[in-house]
Amino acid sequence: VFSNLTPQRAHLIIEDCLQGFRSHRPTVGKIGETYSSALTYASHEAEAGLRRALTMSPAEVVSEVAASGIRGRGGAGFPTGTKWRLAAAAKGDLKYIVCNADEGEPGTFKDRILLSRFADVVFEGMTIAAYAVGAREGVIYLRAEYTFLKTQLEAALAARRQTGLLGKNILGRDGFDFDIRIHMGAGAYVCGEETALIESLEGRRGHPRNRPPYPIDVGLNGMPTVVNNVETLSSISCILARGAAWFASIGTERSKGFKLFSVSGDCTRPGVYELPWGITVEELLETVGGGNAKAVQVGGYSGQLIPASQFDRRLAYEDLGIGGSVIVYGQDRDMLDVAENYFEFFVDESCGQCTPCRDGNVKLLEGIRALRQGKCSSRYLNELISLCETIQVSSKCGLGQLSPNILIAINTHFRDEILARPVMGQH
Ligand code: L3W
Ligand code: SF4
Repeated sequence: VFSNLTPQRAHLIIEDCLQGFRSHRPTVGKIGETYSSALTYASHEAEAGLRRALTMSPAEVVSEVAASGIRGRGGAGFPTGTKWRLAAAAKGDLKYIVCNADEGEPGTFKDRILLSRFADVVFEGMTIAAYAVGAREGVIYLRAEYTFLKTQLEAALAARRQTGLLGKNILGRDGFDFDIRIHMGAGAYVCGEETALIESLEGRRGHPRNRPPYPIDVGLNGMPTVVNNVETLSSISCILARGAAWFASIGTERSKGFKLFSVSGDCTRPGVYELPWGITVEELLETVGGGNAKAVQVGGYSGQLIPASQFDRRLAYEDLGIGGSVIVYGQDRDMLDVAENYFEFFVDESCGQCTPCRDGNVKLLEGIRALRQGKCSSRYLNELISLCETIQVSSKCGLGQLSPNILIAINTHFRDEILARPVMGQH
């Protein structure tokens, strides 16, 4: 990582980065051509986290992760320390660590950067997780669209086996055996949902299961399984290397550490940004050159639409803790056009298991198309919103529970824009 930098320069950049964290300046580092080495992942000393973990007992590693306050970076924000503690206590002959690299949420591309440039940090995090919970096998579930990464990831895994970082008696620790394999996804968005992912790993269609039981009790092949996002596992390496207190000193009271944000849409500097939790939407927009935005979608298509009047809201679990994808919508965006695009995606990606999601999203898409043509009344719009609420409460997994969010938000914040269509009737 530092091959192009003198040690002094690298140190300076890292200091800059830490200063940024301390003062909450929202300009820590962009993964792009210029600032990539300011990232925490880049400044992470190879295997320092794993080496430190092996000086501790597994229970101490779990406590360290819990003390850092890190919460899952896949979108839901479940405390990682709690997940590991439950998995460590679960009974099973074999336990698994699954890295969820099925990064399919539209507008999200942070894990792709981690896997392509910092893969060893991800593998190190998986190995620490295995040590902490007592797992012997690891799987990276890699989305089909990232097939181009497979060869280099296989090579990195082979190098780790050669150097004693995977395989038997890792780093000389008697009895600590762990290896990682790559499993390719087949292009289904819903397989990012952990139980659909496990179904797919077991060779079946990626249909979400009912929970409980959660994967920490009954996961892959019926065994206790930790499913963590790529970014979560990468951050674990840094936490073990630098200590829980360091991580917990960044961010806010309930949102610890730094976060990768994938930023796209109507802004002049799209990219992946590493920022401390707690910055406002406005600060983020300043950083990415999205100053004149009309609205911002936070958390991918399943997330929340934030209108300009709420740009003072914070990206943190206290407020908007819904993932790391930010799509900027400029003044000229037609919000019904945006909604049509979202629902085309959800209709394509619904697994079809439950009727409200399978058929309801089709009805919403038809309704949005009719609204776009100015063919519908405000009463019809109200009926669509009522259908949204039905889909939300009666769908089995996050896809159906969250897909209506965008239409509800557009109705709340941009209803005038919808009803201003030229030939709209008002009955
Ligand atoms: C043990 C309990 N474990 C919850 C675990 C659960 C899971 C995690 C979060 O995701 C978001 C949404 C989607 N005992 C537990 C427990 N857990 N209670 O905590 O669970 P949950 O139910 O809060 O959320 P969720 O339905 O898993 C909803 C997004 O996640 N999503 C994820 C996609 C992720 C990727 C990726 O990482 N590449 O694609 C899918 O729906 O958008 O924001 O581990 O087991 N009592
Ligand atoms: Fe499948 Fe949709 Fe039901 Fe989820 S909500 S299980 S994606 S049909």
